[in-house]
Amino acid sequence: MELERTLVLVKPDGVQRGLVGTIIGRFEGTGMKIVGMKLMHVSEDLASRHYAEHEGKPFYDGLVNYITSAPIVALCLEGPDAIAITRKLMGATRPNEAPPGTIRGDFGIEVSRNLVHGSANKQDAAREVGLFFNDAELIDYARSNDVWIVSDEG
Ligand code: IDP
Ligand code: MG
Repeated sequence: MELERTLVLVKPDGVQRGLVGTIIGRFEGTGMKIVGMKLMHVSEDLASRHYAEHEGKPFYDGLVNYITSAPIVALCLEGPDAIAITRKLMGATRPNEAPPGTIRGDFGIEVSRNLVHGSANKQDAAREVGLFFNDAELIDYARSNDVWIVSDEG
């Protein structure tokens, strides 16, 4: 498994509903390392760059309104296979299709309030981490228990 970094957003509904700690805890619990984290407002400009692939779709305006409506928490998570592991913990885009045990399955009802974002692939992850964090905001550090999370024995 390759070491990856991915962008996670606790969307405005997650912050407003007091689920920041719970949601971050799901990711933290796997052993993925938090290398960047901040509470912030997403500007219209940042929203349109982040969601460029969805421009023109019927839900696009609502999506930009949603993500810019109140603060979010942005995280950069690092670990082997971090992109796929993050997506697995989030569950399907539509909460009614996300299994119990996933963030969207446990805490969501509808797609336009689905609580969390996670980059879809390596290319998106690199682009999205760069949109939300500058180099100085991404911290390289070791944890004394890293060896108990990922073995160097393969
Ligand atoms: P993802 O967040 O699981 O990667 P995408 O298809 O990339 O899902 O869609 C981005 C976001 O756009 C979703 O998380 C959701 O907030 C919103 N969205 C997607 N499809 C719809 C829809 O049909 N109605 C309303 N919002 C949608
Ligand atoms: Mg997506």
